[in-house]
Amino acid sequence: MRLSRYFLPILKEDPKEAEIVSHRLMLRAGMIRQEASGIYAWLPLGLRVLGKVERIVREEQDRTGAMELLMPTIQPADLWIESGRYNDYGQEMLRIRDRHDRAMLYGPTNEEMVTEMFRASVRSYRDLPLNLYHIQWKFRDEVRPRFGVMRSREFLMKDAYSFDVDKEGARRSYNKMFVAYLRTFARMGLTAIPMQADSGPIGGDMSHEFIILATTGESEVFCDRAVLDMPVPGEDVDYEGDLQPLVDKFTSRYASTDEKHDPEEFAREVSEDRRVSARGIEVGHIFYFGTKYSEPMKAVVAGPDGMEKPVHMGSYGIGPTRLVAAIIEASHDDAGIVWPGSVTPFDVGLINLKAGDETTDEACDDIYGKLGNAGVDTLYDDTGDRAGAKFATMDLIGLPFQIVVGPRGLAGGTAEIKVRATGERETVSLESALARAIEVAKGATF
Ligand code: 5CA
Repeated sequence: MRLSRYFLPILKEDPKEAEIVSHRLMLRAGMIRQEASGIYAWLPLGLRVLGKVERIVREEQDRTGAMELLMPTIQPADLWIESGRYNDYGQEMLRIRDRHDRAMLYGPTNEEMVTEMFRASVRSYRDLPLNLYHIQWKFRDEVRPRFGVMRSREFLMKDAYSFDVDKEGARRSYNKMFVAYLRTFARMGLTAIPMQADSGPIGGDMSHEFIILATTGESEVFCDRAVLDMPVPGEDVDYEGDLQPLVDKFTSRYASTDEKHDPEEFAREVSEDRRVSARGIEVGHIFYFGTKYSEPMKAVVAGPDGMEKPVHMGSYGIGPTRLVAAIIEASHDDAGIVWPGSVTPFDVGLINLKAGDETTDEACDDIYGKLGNAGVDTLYDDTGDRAGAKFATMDLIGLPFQIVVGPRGLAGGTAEIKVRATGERETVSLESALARAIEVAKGATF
């Protein structure tokens, strides 16, 4: 992509409304634009990152055997009246009337709808276990939308729903999601801490939040450092095998948010050198709630004995839009964003220091073409801006690897390369600049 043709509305000044670094950097880097309170448009650069986050989420869900579908954003109120949640949900729910005066709503979550789909077509325990998920926009009329896409009113959610014949089966489904979540966040360069949680308006008696540490996080977190150092399961994880020991390992150490935190227990169970008290951001939340929806909504399956019983369910949420902000909170410096390779909007930034100069243009076009042929996503700064401004923009938008080409270096057949994360720069031949860029880009794809 040529920067001269790209829609990248960079802000020179810090926007006043942004209280936290990810919000400030997302606005400054031209990733998002606020269209109403808590409602954002995703601009081309931001959308690229969001797409990569979604892809990782999708791949890890699919790996467990969960199946993607797409439910609508607008739901009939009837379903929620059936489950008994229509009144409970209160003012967070955006209620709408259509032209026939039918009560509708913009979905804040989809337990009811997926239960309705299930009961319409599944009859037997033989069709279980089943896990259906979608990645869809949600609306929650939050009292205090803030921090940009971190706590917005309209946001993207991956929500998965599991169906099992009994609690034991449901636990196996829960464990699969638990492990998939660890892998999902690790692939984005994040260390997520699973914490036992209250299940709130979703209901149920088994629930974990996945929290990543960040100084600007909304919740207070206390945990054993060992939880942070635990190795995340690799690609070879066997989702058909028994995942309980793995889940137990992750949940055996002390980890708590402020509501549940017991300082005495913390002091007793965790030696002083291992105590972490920090702030965190919830990026995922999983629930087992048994028959809370299947019972009132009569979603039943016949067991091996022919007896019909309400199906046991769980739901599993991840916020891709929030994750983009969370990744920035975890990975930035004074100059801007530092993207992990797995979610970077472009792999490489190519800077032409003298656009309009025939030799420099030619050399850059050549590198740009070759990177493209090698499948490396490149943002090519071919604009006439000052060198300083170009460097600042590249650092701000955080591409992992930069190639800087100018007439002086070219005279000796060289370019400068820069690794964004370390700031390390090196003057190398054009061939090795290209080779290094390709190597870095390939290394980033899992
Ligand atoms: N039905 C369940 C699980 S599918 C559910 O709704 N869970 S939730 O309320 O915990 O939300 C799931 C995830 O969505 C959260 O972990 C968070 O990552 C994201 N999320 C929730 N509210 C917001 C919000 N206002 N802005 C951005 N992301 C949000």
